[in-house]
Amino acid sequence: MKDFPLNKTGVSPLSRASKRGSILLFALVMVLVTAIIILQVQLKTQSQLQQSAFLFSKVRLQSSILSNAQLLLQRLADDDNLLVDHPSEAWAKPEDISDPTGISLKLSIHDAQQYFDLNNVYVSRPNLTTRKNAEILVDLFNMTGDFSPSEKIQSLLDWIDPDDEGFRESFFYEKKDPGYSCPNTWLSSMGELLWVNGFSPSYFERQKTLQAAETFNHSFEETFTIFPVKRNQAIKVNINSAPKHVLQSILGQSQEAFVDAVIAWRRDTPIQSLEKFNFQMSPSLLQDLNHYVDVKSSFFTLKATAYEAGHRVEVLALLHRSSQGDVEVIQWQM
Ligand SMILES: [Ca+2]
Ligand SMILES: [Ca+2]
Repeated sequence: MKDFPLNKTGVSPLSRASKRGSILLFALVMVLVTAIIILQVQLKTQSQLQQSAFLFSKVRLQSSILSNAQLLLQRLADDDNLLVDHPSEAWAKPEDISDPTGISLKLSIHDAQQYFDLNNVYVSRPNLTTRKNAEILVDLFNMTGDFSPSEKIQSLLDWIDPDDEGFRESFFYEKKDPGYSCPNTWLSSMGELLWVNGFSPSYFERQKTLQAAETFNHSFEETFTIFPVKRNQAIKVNINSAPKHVLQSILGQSQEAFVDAVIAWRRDTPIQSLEKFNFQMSPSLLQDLNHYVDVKSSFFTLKATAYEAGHRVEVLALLHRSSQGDVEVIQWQM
């Protein structure tokens, strides 16, 4: 277990074997919501009543999101081709809903594997590849306007790898005030990065005001993601949804023409298989492609916003879909 105060989000240990489980998950959340409502009506003072009204509205909005999100989750589970995923598929259609109680909702599901998972920093590479992990990571950080990311990348590796051998292991963080240990396991969320050497609130603020050339002006959130799961091999980027700068960083800047061709191919029709490229690439470049790129996804993001009489609530959830099509929420951000 990690012994430092982590992010605001939690990884749900819930797992289940069938699609009915998602309904069970929502029922559980509804019980919690009801408990919170009962707590609210027990508050007594005037300021508490005002706060109570705000919290009551927040709970109502969250509750409406949870019940309406089932439609989109079911759509993701009902995808009739689990071997290929593309933003034109039915699950990616956003929904604007007005519920009977006057709450307005915007809900959408996005392919989370369009971005590069930072936990892939600690995954061994096959021998044939032309590009080392660190080279790919450096290119990706460069795309966000960070031109000196090497120490951050090494710090991420020490943060995740199981040993204590490195310059940014527990002995380094224990000297801080307050000190904390290096978790030596997979990153659980973007929030956790703030505990890793080299990252800080100002680092991410810098991203927002960056005036670098357009090529290197991509936001951190539109380049990287974090899937809080263990893996033996890289969790791949989906060639049908990844932005150009992500694909180009994986394959190398020399592959811009190829990446441009990919973007054109996939515009209207999904790329069905990477075999399409077998005769267009060197064997080593093909290894790079197959190690980090796929045509389907298992991780998705649910984004939801609910509005009511001046109150607004946003919910983000990380979803996992199994190879059989079972969908579960593995992380809430409320
Ligand atoms: Ca699909
Ligand atoms: Ca370590």
